[in-house]
Amino acid sequence: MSKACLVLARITGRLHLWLLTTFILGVAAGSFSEEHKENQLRLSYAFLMCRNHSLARWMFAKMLRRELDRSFDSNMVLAQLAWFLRRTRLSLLLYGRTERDLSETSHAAIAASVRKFLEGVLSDRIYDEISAAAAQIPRPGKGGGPIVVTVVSTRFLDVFRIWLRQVQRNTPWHGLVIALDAETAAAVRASSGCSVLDVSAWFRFDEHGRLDRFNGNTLWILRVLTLRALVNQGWDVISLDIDAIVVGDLEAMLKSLPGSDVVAQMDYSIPMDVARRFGFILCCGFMVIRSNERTIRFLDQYCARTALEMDDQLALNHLLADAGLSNRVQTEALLSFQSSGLSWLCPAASLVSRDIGYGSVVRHFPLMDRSASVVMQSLGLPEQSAEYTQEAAAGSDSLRGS
Ligand SMILES: [Mn+2]
Repeated sequence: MSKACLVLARITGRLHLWLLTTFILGVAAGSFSEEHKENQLRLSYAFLMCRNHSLARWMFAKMLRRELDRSFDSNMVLAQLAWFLRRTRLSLLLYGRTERDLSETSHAAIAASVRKFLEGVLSDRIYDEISAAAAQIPRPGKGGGPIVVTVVSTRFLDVFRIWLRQVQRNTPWHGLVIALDAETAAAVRASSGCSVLDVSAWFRFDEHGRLDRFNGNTLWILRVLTLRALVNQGWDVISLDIDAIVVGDLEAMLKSLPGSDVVAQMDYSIPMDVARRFGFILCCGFMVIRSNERTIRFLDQYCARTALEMDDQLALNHLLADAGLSNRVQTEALLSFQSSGLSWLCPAASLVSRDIGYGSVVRHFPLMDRSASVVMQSLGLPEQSAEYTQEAAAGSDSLRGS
């Protein structure tokens, strides 16, 4: 791929010229760039954004003819583009073909896990299994608190101990851990008191315990399906990334803010086109969803859109962008608005920060390779061993793929 193409695509992408960006990266550039993952991501995003244009199918056909079977990456990108076009059968065929051609390799296992997962999404089987598992979670008494959900893999078990202790420092809220591997499921079940959703069947890790990026999409879809199941069953849900640590009294903050259907973190990141339009985006690392008819309806839509876009944050912000914002009010403490039939509220960054250095209630930061002790130090938490709370481990349930 020529350098001129890459530079040009960066400019057309910045200008939100999605068709042109797709044309440059997918058709004119000669081949998918193997060495620049960034360009593959730019191509898939541009294609997602112009998927409804009549030329999108033509460009896809061109790419398919040229790129099929060139490499694992090119097949996985093609399968994803087919999925964006809602050509789900073709998409599944492409994952299946990749799986067969690379049989017995780790790449084949990734293609297989994505294919089986998407089949389960299409048939609603995965949602039904998550719903059944969610129904086993012990209910708090009347007026009991919300459920707090996070996603954990073995790499992050140490940080999880800090995360959990901080969540429960002021409140006895029940936790639900979406466990990405069997070791995590066992460890959390054995000693944390949290319920566990074992989704290890859908994930493959490399030797450093990292998820392949194509497998990463599975995670975002699974999380939204879980939020939907819980809200449907009447739970108010607090969804926190493992790198979003509670440092203050979250319950007091939520009580002090005006009522809303959703509370979410404000950020300025992907999808950048929405960030430029609104001046912010909603970040999925910290979200509170109150269960009611409106949020139940919205989550149906949100799940469908996340399954299509394969990303929860892109889908959420695109839904808001489609619906537009009204009654926008900004004060020192918050931003609030209406969109998609819901009331939304974002606490100011002084309360919920996207940085490890400040944020009086929640700090959500890029974890990168920070160790648990560095996290504690950076957050100014006392140096004591972060023990699990020893409640009875109840309500654990597993979700296994085939
Ligand atoms: Mn995060």
